[in-house]
Amino acid sequence: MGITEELHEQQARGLAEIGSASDLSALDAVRVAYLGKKGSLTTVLRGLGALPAEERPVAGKVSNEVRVALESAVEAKREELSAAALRTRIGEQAVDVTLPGRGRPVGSRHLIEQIRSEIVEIFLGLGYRIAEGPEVELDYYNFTALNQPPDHPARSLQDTFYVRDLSGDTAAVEGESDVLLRTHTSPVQVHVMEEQKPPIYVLAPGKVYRRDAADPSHLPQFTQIEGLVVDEGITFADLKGTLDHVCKAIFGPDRRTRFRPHFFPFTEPSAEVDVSCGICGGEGCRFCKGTGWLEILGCGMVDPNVFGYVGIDPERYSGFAFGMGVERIAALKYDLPDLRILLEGDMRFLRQF
Ligand code: 2NL
Repeated sequence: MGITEELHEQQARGLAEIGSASDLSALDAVRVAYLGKKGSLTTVLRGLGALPAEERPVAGKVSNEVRVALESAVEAKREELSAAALRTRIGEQAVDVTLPGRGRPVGSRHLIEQIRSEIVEIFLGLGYRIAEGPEVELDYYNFTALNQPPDHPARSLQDTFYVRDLSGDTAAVEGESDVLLRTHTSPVQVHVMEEQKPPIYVLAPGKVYRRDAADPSHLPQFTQIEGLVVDEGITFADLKGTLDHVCKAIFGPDRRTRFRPHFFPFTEPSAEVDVSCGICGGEGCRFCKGTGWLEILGCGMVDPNVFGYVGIDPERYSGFAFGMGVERIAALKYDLPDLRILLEGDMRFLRQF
């Protein structure tokens, strides 16, 4: 076989192998086999010098044509294969925009916050203002100005967290500090009475602290809402009418209220308010322990001694005050067996509200 035939045969085989290369690395193997340093075409080209002089021009021309033909076939095939590889990759990574999106969990306000703001809205509707104050208070505002003399049992260590001054040598002996965590929001109202003249219609919601161990019905920190009215001619009838309206607004218009005599150091007379049981309608059942009633707040007519501390004339003005625990109301409203679940952050519980 002459050199020209041999070259044409290599071209035909090469083109066939290039055509059937299934991927880029197979194609490169074909290119190396023909056109590489030790490739079969390269070997033929190296042998051209040994040919008789009259055959060299034709053989040179043909071998050049074969090289160009193989090179351009490799190039064309490379483009074809890489375009196919790109199409495959695009196909694999394609985003199906018709798929439904991933759901994002939407947060909600904590149950305590929901009930707190529900009650705040009821009082805003009655024309009350919201007052706030510090959670760290002076003994005077938390106790003394509220007619709780220094030997009153509520002032004992068991009930109150005292705050010790760690800044230097004035550190108070425990129990002798006059700085404490407020045990109710009453001090907020004492500040209001010091700062503004009657008429006063204020609501004081906020966190309060008591040195109690947590159990199903007690929390060492809870949310209290207190209210205070001071005006001319305020009577116990105003207290009853207001709190009856508020209980119906919180629990529903079919609920009744009753006022039982009680004692608080800062009000005289004082009462506890019960709302009729929502389960049995007042007949008596397990939920209300057979009584037909659920205790929800404490209240009374402001003791004249309290007015004395803040410089309000008890001959001209009278007033009523009340206090309720938001966590207790949440427990009554949703039949919670244990107040502590409100502070645990367990989403299986919190998600229900
Ligand atoms: C309860 C009872 C009560 C008050 C709070 C009060 C405030 C001032 C003057 C007089 Cl400035 N009284 N507050 C009165 C009666 C009851 O709270 O059971 N709280 C959880």
